[in-house]
Amino acid sequence: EYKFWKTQPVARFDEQVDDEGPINSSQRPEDIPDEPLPLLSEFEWCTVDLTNSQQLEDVFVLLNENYVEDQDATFRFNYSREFFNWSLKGPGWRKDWHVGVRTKQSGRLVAFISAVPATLRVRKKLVKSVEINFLCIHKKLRAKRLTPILIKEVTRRVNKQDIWQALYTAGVVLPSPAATCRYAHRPLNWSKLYEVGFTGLPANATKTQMIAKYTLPKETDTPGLRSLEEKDVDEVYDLLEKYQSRFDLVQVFTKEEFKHIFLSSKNVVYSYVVENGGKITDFVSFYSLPFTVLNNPHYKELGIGYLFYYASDADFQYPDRFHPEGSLKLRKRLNRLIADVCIKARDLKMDVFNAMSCQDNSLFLDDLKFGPGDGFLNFYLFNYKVRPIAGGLKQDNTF
Ligand code: YNC
Repeated sequence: EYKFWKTQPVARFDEQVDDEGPINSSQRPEDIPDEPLPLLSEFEWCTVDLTNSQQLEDVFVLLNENYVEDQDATFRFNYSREFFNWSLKGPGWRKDWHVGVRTKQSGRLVAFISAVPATLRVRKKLVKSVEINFLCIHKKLRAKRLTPILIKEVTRRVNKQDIWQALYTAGVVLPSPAATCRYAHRPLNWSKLYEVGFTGLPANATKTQMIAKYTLPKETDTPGLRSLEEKDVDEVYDLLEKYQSRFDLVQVFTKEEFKHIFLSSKNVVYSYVVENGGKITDFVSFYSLPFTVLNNPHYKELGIGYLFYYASDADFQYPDRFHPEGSLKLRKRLNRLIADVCIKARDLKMDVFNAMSCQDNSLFLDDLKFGPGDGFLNFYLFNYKVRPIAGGLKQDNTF
């Protein structure tokens, strides 16, 4: 049971945390070995250079053929090259944190794991960290205990830069989640979701009824809703920071990071603001991450939008985030705003809109006909003990 994870600085399942903070803080970069652990003789370590189009292609192929699938192996994430550039090459990215394993004979990339810099705020404390993502091992090399070696190697490379904490998410349960969220799905194109087996027809309902249930208005409803532009950055940055201050675990961005995340990748992330009378009152974003539909004669891809960061000043006049009047105002504002981004996503030909059961999402998930999914996502901190984080989590799940 957790033979590897037992040896790592992570909280145990039954652990009662009194003081939040690092688990092990005694090491220095100079204590960390200069060389990676050895691999079996047919493999070798590599640093994947994502500025090189062939190497970007190698990661693309490995993940598109071997990354996360749903339980029945009907769908698999279909990351694009642009998505990797966006999520792995933000400000401060380091080439040596894109860790690969290749076969010596053919040079084929057979495993990958990545780290990107991230500053977290855990309650009131800022924690210099990395975010770990895209852990992937070729299907033919599974269950050979390569994962612990990859994790140790990325840890070594991060520790060498004097960083000792990490955030990561996984569907699997490991010791010990800081929080767990459930996926929720809002059908945008119900017929297609039904045909590919993403959704079923409930007993006592007809297809026509289901299509009618999920049909969205032709046009968006929020006055002043428009795309985020460069000139809005200062104002929206402050709005987001203020809104996020209500949560216990968030990623804190620099302005440069904000620009990269929300403005640099037009076909991956879609960002909007609501401007009225020259003032920006709301911000909302989502990103595109389609599924490959496996073994279906009619459809190859499912368009999926993921709700990403949002912010609203609807309840800023109330100092308490749970003030009933403030909550009601926020609920109304968010209901209209999130319905509108569902419309935007539909117009971009996306088939389903996903959100997590976290942060303030409970204010609109039911009203907007999001249904609970099968999937759960666990959020973990490496080398940092926390008491459970109630509902306060960053939104994103995939990077
Ligand atoms: C997982 N997802 O429990 P024990 S998420 C972490 N994250 O260890 P083997 C995982 N650990 O139980 P396989 C894990 N899945 O003995 C399994 N494990 O202690 C643990 N799938 O290793 C597992 N990508 O190599 C066990 O397992 C040990 O061949 C077994 O490979 C697993 O990116 C995997 O879902 C997931 O490619 C690589 O199935 C493979 O089965 C695969 O024998 C499809 O491993 C793709 C997929 C995972 C996406 C993600 C976040 C990863 C976080 C890693 C942890 C980072 C820690 C912080 C490091 C930086 C620190 C600093 C500073």
